[in-house]
Amino acid sequence: MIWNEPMETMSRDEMINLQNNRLKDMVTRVYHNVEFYRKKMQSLGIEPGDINTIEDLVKLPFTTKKDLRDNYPFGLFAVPKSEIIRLHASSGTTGKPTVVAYTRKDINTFAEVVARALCCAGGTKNDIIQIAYGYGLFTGGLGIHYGSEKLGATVVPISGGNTSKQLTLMKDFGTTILACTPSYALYLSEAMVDAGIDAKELPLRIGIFGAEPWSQEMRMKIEEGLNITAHDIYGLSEIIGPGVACSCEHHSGLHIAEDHFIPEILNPDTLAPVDAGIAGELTFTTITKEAMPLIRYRTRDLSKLTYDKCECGRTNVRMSKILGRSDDMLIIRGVNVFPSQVESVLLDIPEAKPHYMLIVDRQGTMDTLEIQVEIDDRYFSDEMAQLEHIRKKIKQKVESILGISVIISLVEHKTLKRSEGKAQRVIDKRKI
Ligand code: DLL
Repeated sequence: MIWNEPMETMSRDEMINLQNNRLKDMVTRVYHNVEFYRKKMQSLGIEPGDINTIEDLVKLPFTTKKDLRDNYPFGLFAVPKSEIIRLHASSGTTGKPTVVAYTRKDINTFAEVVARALCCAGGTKNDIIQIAYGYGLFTGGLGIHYGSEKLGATVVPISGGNTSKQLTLMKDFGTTILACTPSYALYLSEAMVDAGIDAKELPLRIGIFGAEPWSQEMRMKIEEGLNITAHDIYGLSEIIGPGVACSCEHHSGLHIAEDHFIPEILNPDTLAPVDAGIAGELTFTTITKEAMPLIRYRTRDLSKLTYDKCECGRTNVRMSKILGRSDDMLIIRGVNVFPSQVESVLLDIPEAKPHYMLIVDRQGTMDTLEIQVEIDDRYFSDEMAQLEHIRKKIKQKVESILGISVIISLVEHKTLKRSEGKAQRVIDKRKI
C-alpha cells in the first residue's frame, strides 16, 4: 500500500513543478525572517526573486552543522517562538548540541513522512509497533511515535534499553513491528536466544531500523535472527528526524519524501552537484518546514540517487543505503561522536597530552569506545591512586560531553603512534 498516492506517485514533471513552487516560497520566507540566510544571500548578491526553479539551487549557499552551532540555540528560527511547539537536539562537534525546532505544521509533516515510511515498509493500522528508539531530545522515539499513531498502528512506547522487558512485552503484546537501531535489533535477537524464545513463534514481522550505518550482511543477520523483514529508515534531526527516506519491499534504495526535502549529491571535494548514479555527499533543502527551514544542508553522509521508477509504484527519487561519511563522525550506540569532542576535553586537562586514540569495537552487539590518552611525564607516577584519580577525572569529563560511557586507558607520553600526514585517531574494529 502507498500512504500518500498523490505525493508518492506523481510524474517527474509534476514533482519538479511542486518543488519549484515550494522552493520559491521557502527562500522568500527565510530571506525575510532569518538574518543568517539574508546576510548569506546578500553576500552572494542574490535575492529571493533570483530563485525560480530547482535549477537555481546551485546559486544558494550551503548550511553546515557549524552554522547551526554558531547560531545556537535559536538563531536560525524563521517563526516567532510562540509558534514553536517542540524542540529536539542532537550532539554536535563540541559540547553544544544542535537544536532543531518544529511548529505544529512541522510536527504534522514529521508524522506524515514517518507514516509514509512505515507504510512503505509494509506497516498498517493493524500492526503493534514497539518503539525501542530513545525518547527525549533524540528524534528517533517521538518521531516514530507520532508517525505510528498517524498510521493508526498500536504504539508501545517502551523507549531504548531494558532488554528483558522488551522481550516480555514483545511476546505478551504480540508486537508485529520493531523500531530501533540495527545494533540493538541484533542484540535483541541474541537475547531472545538466551531467553529461550523462538523468533519463529512470535508474530513479529517487520523491523524499522536506522540512525546508524549498517550493511546488507547485517540486514540478513537480523532478518534471520528475528524472523522478520528489516527495513532501512534514514533521517537526521536537522532535516526533520527519521522519515526523510525509507526502503520499500524491493529493498532497492530508500524512497525520499522529496515533496518536503530536495536532495542533491555533491562532489565532496568541489561541492559541485553530480549526476544521478554517482556517489557523493548528500545535501537537503527543506521546502515545507516552517520553524527552521534549511537551505542545502550538508549531511556529510555519502550516498547516490536514482530517479528510475521503482517496481513498488512510487516515483520518488531513491537514495542508496548510506555508504559512509565525508567527515570523521562516528555513531556509537546510536550517539553521534566526533573525535574533536574528545580532543577539546583533553586540551582542558593539564595532566593529559593532546595525543589520543579512539578504539571502537563491538562486544557481542554492544559498541564499546576505549580512549587511550597520553599522560604528561610529570604526572605519570608509579602511584596507582594518583593515576586512578586522573583517569576518573578524564572519564567523567569525556562522558559528560559525549553522553556515552567510555573506557579510558592512560598511556605514557610518546607511546601512541605519531603520524606524518593526517593523524589517524580512530581505529574502528566493528564489522557492520
Ligand atoms: O538518527 C534520526 C533517526 C532516528 C533516523 C531513527 C532513523 C531512525 P541524528 O541523531 O541527527 O538523527 O543523526 C543523523 O545518523 O546524518 C546519519 O549519519 C546517521 N543515520 C541516520 N539514519 C541512518 C541510516 C537520527 N538509515 C545521522 N543509515 C545521519 C545510516 C544513518 N546512517
